[in-house]
Amino acid sequence: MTGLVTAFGSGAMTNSIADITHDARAYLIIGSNTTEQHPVIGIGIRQAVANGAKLVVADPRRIDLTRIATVHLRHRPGTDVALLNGLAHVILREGWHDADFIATRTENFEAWREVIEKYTPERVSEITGVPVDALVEAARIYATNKPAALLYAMGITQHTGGHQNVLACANLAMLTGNIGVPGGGVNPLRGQNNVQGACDMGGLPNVYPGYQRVTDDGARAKFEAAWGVSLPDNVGLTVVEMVNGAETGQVRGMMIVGENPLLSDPDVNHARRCLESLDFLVVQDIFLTETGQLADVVLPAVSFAEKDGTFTNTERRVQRVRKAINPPGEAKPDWETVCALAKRITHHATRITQHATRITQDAPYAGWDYASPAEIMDEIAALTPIYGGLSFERLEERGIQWPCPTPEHPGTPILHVGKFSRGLGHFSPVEHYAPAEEPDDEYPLVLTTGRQLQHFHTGTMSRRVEGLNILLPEGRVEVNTADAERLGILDGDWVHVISRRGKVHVRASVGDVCPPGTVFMPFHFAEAAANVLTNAALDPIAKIPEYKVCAVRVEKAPQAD
Ligand SMILES: Nc1nc2c(c(=O)[nH]1)N[C@H]1C(S)=C(S)[C@@H](COP(=O)(O)OP(=O)(O)OC[C@H]3O[C@@H](n4cnc5c(=O)[nH]c(N)nc54)[C@H](O)[C@@H]3O)O[C@H]1N2
Ligand SMILES: Nc1nc2c(c(=O)[nH]1)N[C@H]1C(S)=C(S)[C@@H](COP(=O)(O)OP(=O)(O)OC[C@H]3O[C@@H](n4cnc5c(=O)[nH]c(N)nc54)[C@H](O)[C@@H]3O)O[C@H]1N2
Ligand SMILES: [Mo]
Repeated sequence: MTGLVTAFGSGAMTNSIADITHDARAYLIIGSNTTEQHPVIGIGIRQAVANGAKLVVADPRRIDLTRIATVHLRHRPGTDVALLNGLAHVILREGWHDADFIATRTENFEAWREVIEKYTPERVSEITGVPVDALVEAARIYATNKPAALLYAMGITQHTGGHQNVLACANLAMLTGNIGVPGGGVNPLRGQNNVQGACDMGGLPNVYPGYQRVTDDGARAKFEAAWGVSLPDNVGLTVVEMVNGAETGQVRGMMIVGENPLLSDPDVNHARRCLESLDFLVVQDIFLTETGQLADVVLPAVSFAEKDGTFTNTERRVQRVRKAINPPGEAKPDWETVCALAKRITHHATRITQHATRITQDAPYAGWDYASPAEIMDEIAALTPIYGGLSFERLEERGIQWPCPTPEHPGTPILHVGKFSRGLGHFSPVEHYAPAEEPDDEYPLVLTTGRQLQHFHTGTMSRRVEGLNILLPEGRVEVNTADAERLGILDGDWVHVISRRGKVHVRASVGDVCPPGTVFMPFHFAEAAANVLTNAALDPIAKIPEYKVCAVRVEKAPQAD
């Protein structure tokens, strides 16, 4: 599940799982460990490759997918813009671009082309470490096998240049005319089961449900009339900004629903100090997490299997979730707890201030009185055009992909067919810039972080599963054999991984998964918490932290610490 506000990931898949796994003749998978992190899609890709589709994987690490890749672009972490611009350069130079699509469906091509001219294969090879031949071969595969699907995930977004990386992916798909066709598109694979739904419902600081902007007077007036309240017109804070706000005093109280930031936030030692300085902290979770232990009040929630509702998956498909088992103790579905809290706050406010008389009972959705999640869906449909045609009755039979504006509308498997939702697709010139922290003499290695197949995030759920603990009992730092030799480290040895922000005691896994100069750690393990080390620098636009690059050093350590 996702928290009240999430800054992780952006956008939505333009295409569907079925068409990208059946119709694509080539793939460019960049910064996505698809078979481990999105196994359903990963299996589809595997089958497609077995049936002859070509696969380009761009990832600094030798992941499972690179074993079946036609070409593996093993670039340095944090050099994605240079790599993607380099691919575009080769495509233009060789005339593999789709001139017709560019002329009829896009704008700003010439201005963008000027920037791309500078990314010659030789220069790109120098920045990224990718051989020129591999770059040219990858460009040929992606551009000349149509349709080609581009897939990306956190390896692209979790950088101070994350939004630039995303724009560079979109540029490449437009250049080759791979938008609005089955088997093509730009497909950010969303992470949690319902992170797409949380964003769709306005779990972001700048939008109401359905991406209707809080700064749009018309949209705000609509929600004010429906809810019988006056609403602020300013954009709120993102997750990391909220945590920082606790330290500066801008935020005094916080309610955290379904998130465990004491393990998942960047630079967790700092995050802990921030949360500790709050006047009041409420945590609503299904387990007593590290973050819950810091809370003034813990509200017990129920898991997915214990409640009714919907999840919206990575392909924008809204699907019913049905209660299978009864919840333990006093645990309640999140919506019930939120409504009960809201009613008490509203009641309290009405008693103590005149202000609250603005809450008018003739507004259709003013009461927080829902008999069931189905009623909440009716409110969503009434106020959210992209969900306008949805109801539990329709969802009973099968999931439906938004936009679905009316009850008769079948849903939308592919976005931007024939026309972009904004009109013309815009080529956005983007330039390579270095990550916020680069290796130096004191911290000579790049640390990149992420996930492993067997565990989920901070392990609150997966580390309670005996079988998974047998399969992957501990986290290790992956070190390249050449680096390990230089450091005198053998596979399984205990080491210290040290950054400017902290130190972690962990065992090393020595091999060639990581390239020389780069090490990798999963963030699943509290006893070897990767986020003690990570850098909280943010992308200036998307406000996503740079989880994928920071500078560290590795030292041999005694077993006992
Ligand atoms: N088993 C399992 N599945 C999960 C999750 C889980 O915890 N466990 N979490 C879910 C969630 S919320 C999410 S967001 C997704 C995340 O899914 P992914 O984004 O696929 O997973 P990550 O391990 O974060 O990183 C993906 C890849 O990025 C590569 N990488 C590192 N640095 C760079 C770089 O600079 N550039 C590029 N191009 N690649 C880089 C890593 O080597 C890694 O292979 O997974 C979801 N699925
Ligand atoms: N170093 C590093 N850090 C990262 C990342 C990385 O790649 N590297 N990735 C980032 C990304 S993409 C993500 S998504 C975050 C994930 O970070 P978090 O969301 O903080 O991690 P989870 O462990 O998934 O926490 C979810 C919590 O929700 C609880 N929960 C489960 N179901 C329910 C429910 O129905 N209701 C309620 N109320 N609670 C529930 C679980 O018990 C758990 O405590 O981590 C981020 N942090
Ligand atoms: Mo995520």
